[in-house]
Amino acid sequence: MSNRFPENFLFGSASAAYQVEGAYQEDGKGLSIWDEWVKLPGKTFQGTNGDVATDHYHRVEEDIALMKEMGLKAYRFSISWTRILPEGRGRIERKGLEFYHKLIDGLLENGIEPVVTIYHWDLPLALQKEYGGWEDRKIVEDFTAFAKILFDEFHKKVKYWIVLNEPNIFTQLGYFMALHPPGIKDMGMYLKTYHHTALVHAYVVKLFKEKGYEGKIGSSIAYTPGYAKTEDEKDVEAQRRYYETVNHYIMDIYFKGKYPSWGYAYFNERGLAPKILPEDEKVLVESAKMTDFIGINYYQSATLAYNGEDGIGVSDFNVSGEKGNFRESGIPGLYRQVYNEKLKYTDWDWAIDPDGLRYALVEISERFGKPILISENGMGAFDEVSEGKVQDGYRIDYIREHIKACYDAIGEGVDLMGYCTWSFTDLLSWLNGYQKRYGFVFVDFEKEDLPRIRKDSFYFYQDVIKTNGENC
Ligand code: BGP
Repeated sequence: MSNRFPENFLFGSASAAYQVEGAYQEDGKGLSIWDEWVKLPGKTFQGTNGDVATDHYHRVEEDIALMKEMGLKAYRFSISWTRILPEGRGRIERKGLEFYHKLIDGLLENGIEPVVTIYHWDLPLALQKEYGGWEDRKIVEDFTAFAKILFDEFHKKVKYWIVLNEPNIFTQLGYFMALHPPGIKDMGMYLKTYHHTALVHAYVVKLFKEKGYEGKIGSSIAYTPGYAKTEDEKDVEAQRRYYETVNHYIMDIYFKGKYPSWGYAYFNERGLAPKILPEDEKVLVESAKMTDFIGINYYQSATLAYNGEDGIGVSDFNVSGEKGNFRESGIPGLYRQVYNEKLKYTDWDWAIDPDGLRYALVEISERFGKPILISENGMGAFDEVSEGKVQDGYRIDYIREHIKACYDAIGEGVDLMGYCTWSFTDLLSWLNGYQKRYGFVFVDFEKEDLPRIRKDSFYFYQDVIKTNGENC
């Protein structure tokens, strides 16, 4: 591959506070909704939780040393809201801020660009209990106050900010599929909470720009491009409906400031659409313009087929890693997601589709005309240590093909800022426990001192970065 990646391209890797930090009650940290959820019977795979996780909180120097050895250009991580504001608002815990100063300083000293996610799902439990968290517009004020504390504290050191991680996923899983806290199944509530996330994004971006902090700001959406299963008109229509009620619906409100008309009307006719106040429209449109980049988390594509009014609804997904448990899932009257025989699948039945990444990048770039940051991409697998090595050739193949897709997309005119894999070390998977691994660094969760072992993919990515994408 000749070199098409710009000199300042951010070859990075990502994590999230709850999935790595551990130390869930240390140094004054308050509880989040996840601290509570994981203790309820049957909510996570074999009851796994993030009480200790990879113990990153205590091993931050060691983890940064590994990042430096790899040559990472960027490290994306999230800030735990309740380390800073244990009750969600009000009293600030300095020790929480100090931890993130230590992390950020360590990264900068080693030439690694910090990319900060303000919110990666660990809402303060106090706010959930007080007013239902995302269910109430009050979240806008509390979130904006939290974001302002972070901007004031870190703006001289941090140039890249991601307001929200996958708002489409945490609202869908929390309010429509009842798989994440608070465990509700109500489509109207899902769409309402999603609207509140868009408002949060908008007000935080506005604040950032109006106060004149330097740096770039965006949010990261989980984006799953969709194909029609066949050329049959009904399948093509299912694909169109998927775009109107899923992809354009989740993206447009963030990056255009408006919902797509067919999609919004569809929900509205059924009494499910969120209420849009006149002041919402203004701030959403304004801040969509001010948003510097679009963060994309890409794992797989979807293949769509006709689903009648009496068709299938949503199904739970594979959390065990027993391959071959793909189940069709859909919304009656809109679409159904089907198995794609042309693609390979992971052990958790996620379609492996690097071409889908290229399509996604091109379609997003054409629709919104903004720079894109791939804030997550990676392969969950069962890894094994044998004679001190982890031979994860399957992950190398996955990442290589997806980097090539980035290369091709840049060739097609996409303004791509960077590519962050999920994840740097192995970490907790929200619903799949510790056995679903994504890292370049294996963490032996069986041993008390949680040893770190470099996988083969570590050396592969090291070489990719060293040659700025040429050796891929
Ligand atoms: C994204 C989340 C990450 C991470 C990743 C892998 O949706 O932003 O936090 O968990 O998916 O997903 P999983 O752990 O379910 O395999």
